Order: sequence, then structure tokens, then C-alpha cells
Amino acid sequence: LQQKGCVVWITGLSGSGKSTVACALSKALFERGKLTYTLDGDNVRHGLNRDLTFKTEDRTENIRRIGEVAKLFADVGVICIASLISPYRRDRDACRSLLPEGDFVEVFMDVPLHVCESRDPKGLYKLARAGKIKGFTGIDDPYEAPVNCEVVLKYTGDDDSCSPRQMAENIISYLQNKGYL
Ligand code: GGZ
Repeated sequence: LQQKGCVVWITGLSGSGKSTVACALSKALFERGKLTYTLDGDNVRHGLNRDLTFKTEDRTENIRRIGEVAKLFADVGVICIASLISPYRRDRDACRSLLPEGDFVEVFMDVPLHVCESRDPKGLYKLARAGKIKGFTGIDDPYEAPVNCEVVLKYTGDDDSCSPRQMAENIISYLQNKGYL
């Protein structure tokens, strides 16, 4: 295997497009002959992390476990894509500190809450607003945006620059510049 592993950590609100970008990125990397593995918060919560809820300590544990698994993939040379809300800065930083300098690439889905809420693909924001889900990120639970992350994917409302493919390309350019591709 002729590749250097790393972790691409995609953080952002529910409905910000993390899973969609993760999927477009893995496809684009596959086309370049790169081995990737995607750890998606929502999926991992059905298996490895099915014992965890959305209370603060459990989110921290969710992120910690995914960070440890992502590190294992990076250790063997895989580009591991992790997409989860990961709302707390210190939890993301703890995952960063597991890896050699430079190998943790934090990507922020910078999408305003009202845009995420208008998409509401699973109707969860509606339930949260109605008080039927308690502790929903962005509504009655905090989201701490990254301050010094490697890549910011900013929502502009422009369909071309905000397409999943284009956003994946932005991440790929970063990885190329840093010698991971
Ligand atoms: C936030 C919640 C919640 C609460 C259920 N808060 O958009 P989705 O639906 O498909 O993805 C979200 C997913 C969040 O899981 P993560 O593992 O990424 O979260 S964290 O990093 O904070 O541990 C959302 C759904 O689960 N969901 N309840 N209360 N999102």
C-alpha cells in the first residue's frame, strides 16, 4: 500500500451535509486509487456505539471511540473519513492529539442553522422545536464551531460551489498540498 494514512474529521450540525460530503470524498478518493474508510456517527451509533445516548458524556464517549478507531485506520495507511456532529471542541482536540502532527484534518461544515433546519431531512429539527427531542444540537444543546481547523466548507447558497463534489474537491486539494495524495 503506497499511501500515507490520515483522518479527515468532518464536523457540523445535523443536516449540514457531513455524510453527503463524506460519501462524495470517498468516491473521489476511490477514483484516485486511494483506500478509504468512512466512520459515520449516525451509522456507528447502530453498532459499536449503540449503548450511547446524546447526553454530554455519551457524545464525548462516542467521539472518543470513533477517534480511536479512526487512528487505527490511519496507522495502517488508510484515509479515514469521520463524519459526526462532534459538537465539543475539547473532544475533537482529544482526537487530534491521538495522531502525529498534520495527520488530523478537521473540516468544518459552515452551514447556518436556519439552512440545516430548512433541509430537515429526517424531521428531527421539527421534533426538537416541538420539544419532542430534548438536547438537540443547535436547538437546546451547544455546537462549538472550530476556531483553527484545516478546511472550512462555507455555505454560500451557490449550487455549484456548494455541490458535494466541489466540496470534496476542496478537501482533496488540501490533502494534495499536504502530500497525502
Ligand atoms: C443531535 C441527534 C440527536 C440529538 C438524534 N442531537 O442528522 P442525523 O440525525 O442523521 O445525524 C444526527 C445524528 C448525530 O449523531 P452523531 O454521532 O454525529 O452526534 S455526536 O457527534 O454529537 O455524538 C441526527 C441524530 O443523530 N440525532 N438525536 N439530540 N443529533
